[in-house]
Amino acid sequence: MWTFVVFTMAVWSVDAKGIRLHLSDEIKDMLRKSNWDHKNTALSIHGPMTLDVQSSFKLKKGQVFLKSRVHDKHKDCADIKMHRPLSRDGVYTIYPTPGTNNTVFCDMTTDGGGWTVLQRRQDGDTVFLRKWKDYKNGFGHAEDEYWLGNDAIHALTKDKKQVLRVDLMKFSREKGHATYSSFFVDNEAHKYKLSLGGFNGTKDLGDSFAFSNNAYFSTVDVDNDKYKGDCAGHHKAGWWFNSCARNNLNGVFRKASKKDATELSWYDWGSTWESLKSSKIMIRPRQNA
Ligand SMILES: [Ca+2]
Repeated sequence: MWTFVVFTMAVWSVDAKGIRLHLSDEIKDMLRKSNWDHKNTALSIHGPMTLDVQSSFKLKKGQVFLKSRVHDKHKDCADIKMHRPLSRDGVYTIYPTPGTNNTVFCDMTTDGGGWTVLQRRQDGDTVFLRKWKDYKNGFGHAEDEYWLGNDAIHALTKDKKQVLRVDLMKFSREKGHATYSSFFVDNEAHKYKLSLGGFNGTKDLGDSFAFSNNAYFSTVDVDNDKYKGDCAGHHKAGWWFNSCARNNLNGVFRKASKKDATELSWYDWGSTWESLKSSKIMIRPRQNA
């Protein structure tokens, strides 16, 4: 991971709205043409008239995303898309409830966009075999692999008007997706109980999630499943295990499949626990709901 720090002399002015920065055209042009992602800017004022601006930019691995300047506190990615229809795929800050915020990846292109991504797997860089607290609060990186967090998922779905979409890809590059017309996750006091229904899948992709309907969330340290043993330990994942599951989207990322149900998999897509290359779980409000 490369991190570069760029120091710039900036012109600044004070008006009714506060201090404004004026980056030079040269710097702006450099940033516009580069594939740097703005990470943060720190301001410090020394003496009456000098302002040092320190900005750091981090080079993304492989893919370049736009960090959009969204100043309004939008509830979710659909809210951002509605107010800013030209928003692109990328990392945004959302405010699911007053006083909370989350960094998420917004899919602004798939089937009209406005999708808030809850989970993404694509290269195995983030370990998903984690305990309750991590699944509660979320882990990983929004620009890469992550789990948004069960508290945030509850906050985003508590209106019970969300549509769920799961995008999957095999190592053969074959793609498929499933949609559910309803998706709701209860709060921690109710063990993040899952409610979903209204399945629709692409060709050959069967419903591997219905089996988890009405299941509580379990992790390797918290067993809320209906199996005498420990589903989370068996599948090496945190998930809505019943007794146990027919998919394992938080399972181990493994390129060479051992087909042993510990891997990232969706059983009803070829009746196999063979590991998948990628998954993306995302939600948006039902239209006309
Ligand atoms: Ca059990």
